[in-house]
Amino acid sequence: MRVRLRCVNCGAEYDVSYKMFMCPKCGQVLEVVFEPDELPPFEEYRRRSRMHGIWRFKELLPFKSKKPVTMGEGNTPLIRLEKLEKVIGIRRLYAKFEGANPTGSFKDRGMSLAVTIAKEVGARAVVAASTGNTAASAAAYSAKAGLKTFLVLPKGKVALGKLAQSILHGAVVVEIEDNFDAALEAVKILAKLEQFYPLNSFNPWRLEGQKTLAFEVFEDIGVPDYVIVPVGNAGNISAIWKGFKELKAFGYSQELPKMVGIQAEGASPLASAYKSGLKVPLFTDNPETIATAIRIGKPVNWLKAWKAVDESGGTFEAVPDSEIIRAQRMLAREEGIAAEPAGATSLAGLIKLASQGYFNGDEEVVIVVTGHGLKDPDSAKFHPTERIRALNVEDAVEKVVSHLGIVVKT
Ligand code: AN7
Repeated sequence: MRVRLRCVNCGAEYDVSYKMFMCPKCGQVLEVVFEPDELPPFEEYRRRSRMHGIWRFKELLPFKSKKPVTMGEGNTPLIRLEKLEKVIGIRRLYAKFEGANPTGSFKDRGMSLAVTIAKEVGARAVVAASTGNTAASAAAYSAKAGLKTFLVLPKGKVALGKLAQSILHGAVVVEIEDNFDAALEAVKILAKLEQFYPLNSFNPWRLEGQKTLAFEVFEDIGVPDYVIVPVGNAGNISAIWKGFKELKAFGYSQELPKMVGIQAEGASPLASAYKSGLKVPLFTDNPETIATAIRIGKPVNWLKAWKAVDESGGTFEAVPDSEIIRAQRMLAREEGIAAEPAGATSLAGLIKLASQGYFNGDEEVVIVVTGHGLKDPDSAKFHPTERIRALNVEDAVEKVVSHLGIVVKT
């Protein structure tokens, strides 16, 4: 297998290095390009045990390992949203529920690969900046690999479940009095030291793990017309696009989906610029949204994401927090899917685009639900609830029965 690194901006190519992240010539992010050895028929991947996680697709991964750090990540359910597709007016609508990963988000796919590399190159410690999910996933996979973990988190802006996971798995938590973008700057500096291995998505190897989402969607339903993805640092949408492109390049599929990236209005450097017809993002110093996972003002992978949307013929859209919360409620109460706010932005974006006449109604659409609702228990407060106080057994029974409006004879 021939593997190279290529700059997404200037196209310069480099020999493989597991510690080179930005193009030495122009400073932009790199991607992994490779020519695989002989590939099995796609059916072969399906036959392999789900215990192998993303490594079920090992011929499509550019890193070989005899002992990968895996917890069976990926293999998440693709769920048909039968109620919502009718309301929205889409022929077939599915949610790829990434909350079903071992730590509750899509990050596990990338972390399995990146932590395997960290271990095999002999790093002493791993380091990651995070709005929360990268932290939780890095902490878990690094614990399994026996690596010390440093997490740089924006103080007071990480959802409770994610912070709890980071602590539970024993990471050192560095709370910075600044936002995620500043935390990422700190990690870029630490990554230059040989002892540290960075687990953020400017590390192109991590994104190689995340592209497996495309393989699984293809396995379940073939290539859909649209894939709609929440966008923060813009790595995931790029990775998923790369996965679909490789399926086609390697002869497994004939088509490509259109990629749609959704941001929260208060943190929408890509969507705002794209909709204004600009060619570069409108970075912001003060991103703000209820969807803390995507509270990011300077997405490091913006160019990769921009290309994914442009090449595929998709679009970017931004949605206000009120619509994110409404989408979270719809997923939970109509379809039984618990998404954290950021994970529901894909549905909010779909609804907004549909209301603008973006779809003709005959499409097959996959929304990626990137993180589990348990990650952000505080977000439950945005939803109406009926709670009844009961003093004892009889009182509980009576109140439930009368609430349903029935009369029970005793
Ligand atoms: C639930 O954990 O950036 O566009 O530090 O947790 O690939 O950044 C999280 C991102 C979407 C955005 N949905 O993905 C972090 C972090 C959820 C997320 C995104 C994140 P990218």
